[in-house]
Amino acid sequence: MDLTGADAGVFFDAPPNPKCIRVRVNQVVTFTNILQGFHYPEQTCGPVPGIFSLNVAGTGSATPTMAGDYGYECGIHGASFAGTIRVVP
Ligand SMILES: [Cu+2]
Repeated sequence: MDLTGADAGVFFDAPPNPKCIRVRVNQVVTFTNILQGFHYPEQTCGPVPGIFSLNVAGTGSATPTMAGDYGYECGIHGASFAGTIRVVP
């Protein structure tokens, strides 16, 4: 889903909704936990490591600083929460 020029929000579910998004460099992607329990997105791949950070609610955000494809999944529950962020210049 093209979220360039929009609020880039993902509902963190199994799977995330939307599962694959497109955003621009330096656009902040926020993750909202819609399930019970503690879930947070953890980066699995991408051109720059460490773009994800936790927020106080235990979900998180991502700020990609370089174009490319970034994968993530739930740091606790793994691949059932997997999704992709495609970052364009
Ligand atoms: Cu989880």
